[in-house]
Amino acid sequence: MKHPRQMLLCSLVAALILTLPTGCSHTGKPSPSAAATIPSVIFDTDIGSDCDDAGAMATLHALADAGELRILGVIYSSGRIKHGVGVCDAINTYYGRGDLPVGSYKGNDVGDTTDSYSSAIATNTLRFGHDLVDDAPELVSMYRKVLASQPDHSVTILTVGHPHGLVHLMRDARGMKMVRKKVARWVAMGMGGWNFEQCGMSTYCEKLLGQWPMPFYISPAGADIITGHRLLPQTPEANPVREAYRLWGTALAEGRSSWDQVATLFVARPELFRVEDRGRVERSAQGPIVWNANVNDPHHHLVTPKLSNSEMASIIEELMARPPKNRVALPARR
Ligand SMILES: [Ca+2]
Repeated sequence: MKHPRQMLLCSLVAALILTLPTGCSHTGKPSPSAAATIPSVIFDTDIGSDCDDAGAMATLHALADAGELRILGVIYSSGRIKHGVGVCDAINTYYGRGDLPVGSYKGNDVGDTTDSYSSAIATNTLRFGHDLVDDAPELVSMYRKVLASQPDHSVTILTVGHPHGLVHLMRDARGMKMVRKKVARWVAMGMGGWNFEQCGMSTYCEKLLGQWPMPFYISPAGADIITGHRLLPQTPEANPVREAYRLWGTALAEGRSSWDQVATLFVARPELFRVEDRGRVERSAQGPIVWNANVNDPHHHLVTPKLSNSEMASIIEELMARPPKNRVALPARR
């Protein structure tokens, strides 16, 4: 028999999972009535800096193909490498969703200055069949437009890069109104320094953590979940996700950490994760963000996988390499 405290915790976690906007059964498959209740997701990424963002986009599209979530749009958050927009559109196009809205950050104060694969993929429209290369509508206006079209309290914002776009959205009066009215939750890959503190983020972090008004789930796992080297190399060379891994160091041969895919998987399959609901995300004295279990913010939740690293890697690798359901055939190359 479980200790009463354990039972209470289990009940709380179960209640929390039941209230999440997902229609998946415990098997991870959508239930027959899931169509109206699956998560609707805006994906916000710093793609180009690391390849796990590309892996997360593949995971996102595969989950959408399986009816486990719905993609509303993609936001490219780095203002320092303009070609990230083109990578987002190339991946959307590969999965038959080339018409998905894409927005981009127009400032140059946040983002990695290293471009590992963006320019090579974004500028090769002949090979990947996309049409956006280095420009897309401004981030705040795109967030507002996509949110406005959705039912109240229905949208999951998933950030797998620097989430400064949410601060700009909150600074905008109409943007903040949309956040309060349309957003169900914010799921973020993060902890430590990179996404929340580095590459220009430090001036945004305090306001973001202090003023974000809706439920907030943070997912730090993924460093030891290695993917991209088992099944992804067998996908077509015209797969821009495969190309991102090929160009990012040794990722296609040896794999790469899966931080962004883990956060993405949580959105559709929360039953695979533990949800800690007592605690708060805060800045440590040294700067990086930490989970403080001694102080409670009812909006803040920590999510960690229930499964082993190898089990998580198998699930993610299979999703990343799954053939697109609605891929549009490209004209033969001369
Ligand atoms: Ca990222």
